Amino acid sequence: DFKLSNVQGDILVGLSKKTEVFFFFQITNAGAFKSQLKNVVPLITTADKATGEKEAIRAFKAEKQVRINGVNGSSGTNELGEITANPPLLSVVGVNIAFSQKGLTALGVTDDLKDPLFAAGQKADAFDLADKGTGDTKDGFKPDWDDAFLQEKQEIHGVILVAGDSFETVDGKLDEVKGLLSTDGTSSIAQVATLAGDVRPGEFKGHEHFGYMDGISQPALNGVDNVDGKKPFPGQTLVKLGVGLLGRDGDDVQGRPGWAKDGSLLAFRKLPQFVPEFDRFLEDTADKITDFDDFSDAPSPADILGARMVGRWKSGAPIRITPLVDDPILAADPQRNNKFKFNPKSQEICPFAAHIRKMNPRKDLANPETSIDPHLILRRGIPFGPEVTTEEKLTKSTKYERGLYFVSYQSNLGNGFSFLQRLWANNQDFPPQEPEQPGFDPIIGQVHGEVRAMTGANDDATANSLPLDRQWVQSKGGEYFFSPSIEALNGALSG
Ligand code: N7H
Repeated sequence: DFKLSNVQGDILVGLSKKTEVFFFFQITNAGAFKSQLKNVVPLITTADKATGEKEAIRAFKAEKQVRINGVNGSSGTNELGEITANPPLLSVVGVNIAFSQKGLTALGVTDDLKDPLFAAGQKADAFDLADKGTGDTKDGFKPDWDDAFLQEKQEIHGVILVAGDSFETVDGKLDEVKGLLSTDGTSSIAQVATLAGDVRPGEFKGHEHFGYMDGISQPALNGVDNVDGKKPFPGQTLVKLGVGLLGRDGDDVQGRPGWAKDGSLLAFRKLPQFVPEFDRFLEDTADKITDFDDFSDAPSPADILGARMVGRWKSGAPIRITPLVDDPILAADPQRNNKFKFNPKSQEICPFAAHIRKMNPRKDLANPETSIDPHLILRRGIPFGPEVTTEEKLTKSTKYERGLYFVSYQSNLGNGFSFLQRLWANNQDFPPQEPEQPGFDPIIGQVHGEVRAMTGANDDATANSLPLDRQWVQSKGGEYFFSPSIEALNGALSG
């Protein structure tokens, strides 16, 4: 009974995004909202539609290349080789919607989704996530978050995600959705915050702000990524569908309401990144900790240290496969760029604490089907903020806020995002390796802003502890949401 057309597209496929707007809203008139929601549903990009769009974009790009290269005769070029016809413009825009627990409550939905972290909201999880804030105990802890996410004045009931090829298309589509959520000029929702993310320009497309290629390793879902001629890429873990979707094989939570089936829990985090400070740390530190090999083409010590903190070079090539030099060709090859396991008991080639090893330790743990697979998440984030300016480079300090709007989907927050942050990134003893203690995930590990350290930064002296002088990623808040199936949007959630 599983249908891609019943699942929102960002969960299983990812909306095509150059630009993405997150419109966080409060429901001000629940009755009106419930009757209007049905009109929004036809605009929702479902997983089958998102797949179709991705294929259309691939075909479009191939066609454009053919015309530019003038292959296949002169269809796109005259005898001087000038381009005579441009391929038609392809406009892509997608919409998804998700609700917080407060939002479900506002709609009068009383069924319990049986995810305690979702029910309590992300602010209640901030202390356990070890975000920076005031207060030494969970009770009364106030995270150092943006006002919108503290929700002291306005509650966040839901988020509309609109993604597409330009700000104009996205903005226009958001207006269309807002228009459907209003009657006679009176809206049933109020804006709490609108956040816009952008894929980085030019050669940095697909890279996050520290410079590393992102979005390479994702779990494949059984029944989605291994059907209709598709198969997982080498090294990609095939997990049960229920790791991503509620109510499916692999979601072991009992007693969820029937309408929650084929929905997913969305963790949103605003994560500013201190890029000039990160670069300064790499430059100031790298020379001191090791005498890196000096051969022609050798990467700079700073690049090596950075790659050892992430586990991949900036191109995305994994250091497990190419430890001494970056390899952009390998990085761009999906048949090879994820095909590796770590060598247990050793961090000579890749530190135990490297971000990708912390987040997916592959064969570091016994019985990965039960010890790792349930913790894999579908990552759908997007960078935000401007490129680092010359002034920021020169002063080596951040002046303009930039970072990552982190989005992950999972069927269970206590297995997915929250688990990864609390029990793996923030846990100095993970992955469990004697006698060297891994330390913190240098990218996202945290203890309320206190100083952290990792081992393994120096491949010649892996037991040495490297103090990480500050956090370069700092949470400014977020919320947990439920992204319902189309049936639920048309049924349980509307009136
Ligand atoms: Fe990470 N980074 O630039 O260093 N991440 N991440 N992440 N992350 C990954 O493999 C980054 C964050 C995961 O299967 C890559 O696709 C940054 C959070 C997981 O091998 C890079 C931030 C959480 C993976 C980054 C950030 C995760 C992963 C390599 C914040 C969950 C896949 C590219 C600003 C709690 C691991 C790739 C695997 C990969 C970076 C946040 C999780 C380059 C800058 C909050 C599961």
